[in-house]
Amino acid sequence: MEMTMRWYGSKFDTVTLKQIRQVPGVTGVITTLYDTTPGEVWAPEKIRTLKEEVQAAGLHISGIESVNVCDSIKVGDSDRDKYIDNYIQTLENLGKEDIRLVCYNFMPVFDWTRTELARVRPDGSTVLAYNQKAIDAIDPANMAASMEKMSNGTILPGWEPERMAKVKELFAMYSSVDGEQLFQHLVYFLKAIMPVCNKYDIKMAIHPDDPAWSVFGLTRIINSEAGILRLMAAVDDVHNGVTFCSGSYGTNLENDLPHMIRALKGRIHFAHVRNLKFNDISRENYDFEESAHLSSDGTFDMYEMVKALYETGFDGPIRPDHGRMIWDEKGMPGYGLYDRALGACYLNGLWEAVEKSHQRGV
Ligand code: DNO
Repeated sequence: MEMTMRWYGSKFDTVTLKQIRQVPGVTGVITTLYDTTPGEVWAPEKIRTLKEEVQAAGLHISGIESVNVCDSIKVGDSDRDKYIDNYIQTLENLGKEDIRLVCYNFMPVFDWTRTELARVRPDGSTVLAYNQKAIDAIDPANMAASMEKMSNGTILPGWEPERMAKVKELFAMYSSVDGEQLFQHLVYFLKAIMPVCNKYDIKMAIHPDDPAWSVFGLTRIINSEAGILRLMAAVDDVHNGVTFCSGSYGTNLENDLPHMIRALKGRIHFAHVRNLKFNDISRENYDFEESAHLSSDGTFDMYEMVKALYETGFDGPIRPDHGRMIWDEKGMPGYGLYDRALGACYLNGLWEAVEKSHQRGV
């Protein structure tokens, strides 16, 4: 595996490449052209400039998160082929720059969904949190505005204001798309892009739904072991792979995370590894918050997860995921420097322990 951190580009991120370079063990960044709109072709010069900037800081681009898939493709509109061609051109441009990992998602309208972006924990740190009662009280049309208010003036990934300005229109577009259709649209898209992925050895890594169920009545399909295995079988090519995000699949406690990792052997190309702490698991008041990465701070057994990744031969980039805001840092919720750096060190420690135990037969 390679330890990486997500970086949004110098115009958008509060964290610098220099800081990332100083986190022990981090050699690459997961980045994107944050100011492109889904559907647009990524210009070769922009990719080149980004790559050179990252290299000048002593790092390299380990993958893209995300090349977003536009809504026409997701709903299967009559103009989807045009947008698929654009996506293929973007992959071609990335492939020519030797960028071989692309994370994307297939969630309708909203990307990840939380009800608080700065819940205060007993130690004074703040974290992203989800509460079912709060979701039930929200009018989805106001969801984007409420996320923006909580964003510390940053643009949250997946909550880009231009898209969110059309929320009502987007809901209408998806109103007649059921789970099976969404799945077929995804398969259609993947089959169309596999040739270019094969040509450049680009691994596509689908990010799961977060949380791992439908929100606001919008259908969601990538949130369980059965769902993701079905997708792997439907397009049975190694370039059709997975971003294993523990904090997303893990929102549904029925998902056995180490088991899923083992079931997806060979198809996990990218890992987001973080912990969650569940406060209430009753249906009406389901409540969780994003804890520190450490097993003892949350609900997941992080050791078992890292062990499963190691034992299935995972060799892609891994990144600490959302971190807490600590030490008075101000930044994009979930994406400050300090707690993600602690997360990277912790995950590196777990990996070293698992690796050495194996090598030494203990
Ligand atoms: C949020 C992220 C998501 C993720 C996309 C992938 O912090 O985990 O926005 O990057 O769903 O396309």
